[in-house]
Amino acid sequence: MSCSAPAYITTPIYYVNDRPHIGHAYTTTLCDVWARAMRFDGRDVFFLTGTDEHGAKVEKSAKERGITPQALADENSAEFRKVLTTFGLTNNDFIRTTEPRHEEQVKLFVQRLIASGDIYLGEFEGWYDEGQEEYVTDTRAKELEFKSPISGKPLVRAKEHNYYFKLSGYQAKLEAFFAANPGFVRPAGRFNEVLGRMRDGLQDVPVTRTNFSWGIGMPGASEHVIYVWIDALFNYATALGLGDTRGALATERAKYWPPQYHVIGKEILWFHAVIWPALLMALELPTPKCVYAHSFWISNGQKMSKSLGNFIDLATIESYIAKYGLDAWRWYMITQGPLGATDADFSPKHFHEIYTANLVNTFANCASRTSAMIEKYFGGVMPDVDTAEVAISATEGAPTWSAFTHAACAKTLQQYADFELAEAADTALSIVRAVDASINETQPFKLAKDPAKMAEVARILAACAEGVRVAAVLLTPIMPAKCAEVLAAYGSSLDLQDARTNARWGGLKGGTRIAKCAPFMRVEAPTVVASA
Ligand code: ME8
Repeated sequence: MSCSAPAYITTPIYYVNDRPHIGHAYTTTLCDVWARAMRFDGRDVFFLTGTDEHGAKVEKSAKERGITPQALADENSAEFRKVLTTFGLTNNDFIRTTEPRHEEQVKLFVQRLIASGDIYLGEFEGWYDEGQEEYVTDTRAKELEFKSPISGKPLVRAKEHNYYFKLSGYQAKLEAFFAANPGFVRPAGRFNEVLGRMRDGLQDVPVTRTNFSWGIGMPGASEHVIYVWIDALFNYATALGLGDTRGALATERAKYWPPQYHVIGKEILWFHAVIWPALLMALELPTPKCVYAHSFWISNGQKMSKSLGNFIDLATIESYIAKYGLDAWRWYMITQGPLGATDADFSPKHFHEIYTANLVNTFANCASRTSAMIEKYFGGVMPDVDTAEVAISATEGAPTWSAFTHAACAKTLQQYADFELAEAADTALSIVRAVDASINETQPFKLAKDPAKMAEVARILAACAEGVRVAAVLLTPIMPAKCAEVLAAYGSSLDLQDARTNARWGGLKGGTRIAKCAPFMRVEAPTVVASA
């Protein structure tokens, strides 16, 4: 059953000292598909993304280029924003951590935490990962052999007079929360990693820095700036205006809290799964329902890294979109991406194979051969036959088309809702496969040679056309433009807030004009470049 309950989904906010690449495009596309699917199922969705603009790294990069950190942030934040337009992503807001609305609310949140005694001034010495701007515990430092797990550079011994968040005070509360919410971190393997690390015991975390100035000033202690991670995490709440309880935003948008999904990459799980819920507990705000930490895209079998220079950057992505189309890109991201606990390899050959197998040979071929036969045998007009009770195949016990597609629709929407996006794609595509199987089994092109069998041909093709239409309805969140193209050719339109009615069997009425369509065309295979 659909419901109109508000739903909130977020991407990480991306660092402006980097240019957009496949990783950013991937996470944002995942959220976009979920947001579209849930809106299509009648939910009131708020989808947030944005940029993370403070911190020592931004200060340093700006200095190297001889510009101000704000100028660097403006330039790169605009790049990230451009991506959203190029990719047709449907975020409801774009938050920047240098915006006054964010800065003001972060200060208010921090003041509340000082007042509650959760933030205090203290001294700290420990192992520090400079690249990640993160302290690691002594136990963890030993495990890591005193090297950063990300950059491989040695950890350094650092000492600071800082403000701290009393994370240690939340060990028991977090443990109870995790035990009561086994779905809080997904996939499950990632949750186990968090629980394992929790056993080391939680240390208090610094919330301010004094060794650089590009950040939000600590209220009442201007020599301190708020640590970039604390600043960044708050974006999820400041975008809804939750920090300023008197603000207009807070009243309008507060209904979206708590988030249904914080979608992130696996490398930033600790902040989201442990520090963030503890901060929210301290503020007495409800905790997010799920932190979904996907794995990484790697490139031709190798980790993508700045030093190797093998990131799939925006220009490369655009070349794929130019060749295969945006919806094919989205299909590949959703069905082949690293949503589970293992990394996914991006390769031009694999992209091409998936495009050809799923989109050209399955989806497009089915839409095209069905429309071509309706054109040939019925002058491009949908035959007027009720096919609801027709079985999808002659196999004993095969369901009727209406029962089969009804179940597929419910399952697809549930899978979208549960963030099982590749599974949702597969369930929707199973309708196309059933149409294909039915054509192969009944061979309407042979039956049509006998005028006495035209009623049967009409029944077969009417069911096929309706099957194509229902599949296109359910695939809309993943491939909005191509599905709209198929639906238009099949004389149908969509109510984008009512997937279930749209997907109901029998929507395509007899007499509707059906035009020939071929949503995905065969393209030339990429030339394989032998690696040196
Ligand atoms: O970490 N494969 O920002 P960031 C898949 N500002 N996804 C990838 C990826 C890859 N190879 N590389 C990056 C930050 N990502 C902080 C976040 S949130 C309060 C602050 C995606 O610009 C993935 O979602 O480094 C990852 O978590 C994010 O980009 C990191 O983006």
